[in-house]
Amino acid sequence: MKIFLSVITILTFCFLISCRVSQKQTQSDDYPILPVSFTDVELTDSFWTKRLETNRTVTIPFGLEKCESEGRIRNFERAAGLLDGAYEGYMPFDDSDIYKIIEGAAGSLATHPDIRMDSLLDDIIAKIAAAQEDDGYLCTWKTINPDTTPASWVEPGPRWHDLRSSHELYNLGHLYEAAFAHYQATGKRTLLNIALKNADLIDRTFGPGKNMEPPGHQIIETGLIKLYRATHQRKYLDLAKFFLDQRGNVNGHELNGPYNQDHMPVTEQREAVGHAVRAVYMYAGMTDIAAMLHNMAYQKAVDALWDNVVEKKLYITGGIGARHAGEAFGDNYELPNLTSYNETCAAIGSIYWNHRMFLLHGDAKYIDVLERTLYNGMISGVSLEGNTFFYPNCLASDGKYKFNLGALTRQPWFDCSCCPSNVIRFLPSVPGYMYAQHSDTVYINLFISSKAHLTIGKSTLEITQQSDYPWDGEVKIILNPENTMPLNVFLRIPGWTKEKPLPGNLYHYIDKTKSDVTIEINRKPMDFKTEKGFAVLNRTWSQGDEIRLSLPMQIHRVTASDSVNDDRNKVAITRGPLVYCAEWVDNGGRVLDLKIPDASKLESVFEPDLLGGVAVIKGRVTGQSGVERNLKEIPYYGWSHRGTGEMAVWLDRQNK
Ligand code: FUB
Ligand code: ZN
Repeated sequence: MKIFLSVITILTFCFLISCRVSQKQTQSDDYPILPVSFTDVELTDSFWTKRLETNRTVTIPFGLEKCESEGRIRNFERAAGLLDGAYEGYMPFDDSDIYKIIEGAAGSLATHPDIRMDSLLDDIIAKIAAAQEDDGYLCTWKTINPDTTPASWVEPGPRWHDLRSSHELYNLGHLYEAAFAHYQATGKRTLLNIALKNADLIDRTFGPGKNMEPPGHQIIETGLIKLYRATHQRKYLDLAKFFLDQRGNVNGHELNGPYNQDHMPVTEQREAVGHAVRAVYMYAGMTDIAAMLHNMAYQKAVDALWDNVVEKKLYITGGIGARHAGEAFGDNYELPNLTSYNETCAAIGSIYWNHRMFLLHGDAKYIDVLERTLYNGMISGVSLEGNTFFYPNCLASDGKYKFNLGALTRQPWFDCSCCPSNVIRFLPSVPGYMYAQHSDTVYINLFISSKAHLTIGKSTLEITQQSDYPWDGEVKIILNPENTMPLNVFLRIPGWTKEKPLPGNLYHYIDKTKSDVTIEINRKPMDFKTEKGFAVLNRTWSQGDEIRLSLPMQIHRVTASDSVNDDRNKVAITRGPLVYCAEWVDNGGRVLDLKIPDASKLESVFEPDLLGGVAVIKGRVTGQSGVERNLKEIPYYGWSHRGTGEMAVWLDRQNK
């Protein structure tokens, strides 16, 4: 009997262990291609280094100061019972700004250790810990004022009341993302433990047979998946999928409709609709599920949604979300310029999504969208000085319509400050989009002077890039493997070097690209074949091997599909990854009346003293009453730094 019991005990123990093991994340549970972390890439260029440094030294302290002065930090003290008084601030989701700033600051700390910032984050995290209720609940808006009879969505009400608008789960998604970043950057579990305690409450509260309502605003899904990455606990991944599966599912809640992407099951969605930020955060989460669970229904949906966006709903700047009303996608081909919304957060979300699509499919077309968005519709959202912001990013201004939430130019902050805090959290991650790897294949996606350290099997590989991108297309890449190593280098050949500035059929060049992309290895010209938009360079690499990539930086005139009413008979100018615009200050006070003749010669001139140093485009155009005059265009991201007035990306085309 004793032996029998021991056998049972041992078998039970083995079973429990095997359950634990089977719950662990395995390598096959992840993307087929893995990114090289931003912490392994040190930028040395002049374009992005400046922007990231400004984010670190200006925008992050500025954002923290705003959060302090506007009461976001005091709200945590109040929820903790350390301070009296009512919730300060305008939005139920003000907590999320703190979490986003912690995420950005942690990213900065990872590459630039800073004892003061580190301990400042410790202080804020201690306040967050104090504000967390005993069972893990965290939402200062509700904890401070647990009103049980809310008259509208701006009054809190009890826990989980009105999830469509309350943003309780949205706040938490940002908490989880911040916790993951802080843990990765500092190795400290302080914020991660808060997040896990909370996620366990969410897991106890939501799920089949429990509360079945999905959040009104997505982001908890990708946040939970990051907690799964940090802990390998399968329940977090399952909960993320549960929230996604609840959308469009009448079993358990009343549908919220297309604004919240809650009109049909996510696996059946084929058109990007509703609030654009919600949508792209959701598509990013769906792509995670497609990759990590090999879920073909999810994959089919994100593939179709991506096609819909790229073929019908994408601005040439990479911006998405055409309508101010509902901060939403418009109908197919609805892409107005003066009233384009293009929220900065939506551009950031689109980058997150496109990066995941690349990791899933290994196709450069996703990086084409990512790069176009990064250099135009995203970075336009923050000024060169780092302390003013666009919330919407319009493609034309008449100098009168106050498109930026009541202002004509970038603003220091907003009552709803989602965009500034998103800029802060996003920018430190930029070097992380440059490289990726899959067994003995290394992907080189973006061209930024830098030094990267990769691990290939048991060996290391250093990759150095030198270029003056985006102003110049000559890129030198030096490989320094620890030992001579056979390796496939997949070098992205940007789609914009061919016949169009973006994948899909929305935009085309009217002029042909006159020169080809060339590649040399150790100064020897190479014939190369391409696969999914990458030149495949397969050889045994030795220390100091040098790739020279030459990308034609031709000025292109672009037209939009005829289906886009607002761009009909108009042209935009691009050069490399940059979209250009004409601004009043360079063009005699007006630009909306300009016509560009197809035949007029355009040239690129570098102006070191303008906007931190930019290549401008110069040419001749036709102004009012047919009078010829000079045209000067600047990179789109740099507009609105020199006063307010007219601006246009699309100018009338004069083709006779
Ligand atoms: O609702 C939270 C954030 O505020 C959204 O993502 C933005 O679009 C803004 O509405
Ligand atoms: Zn925003």
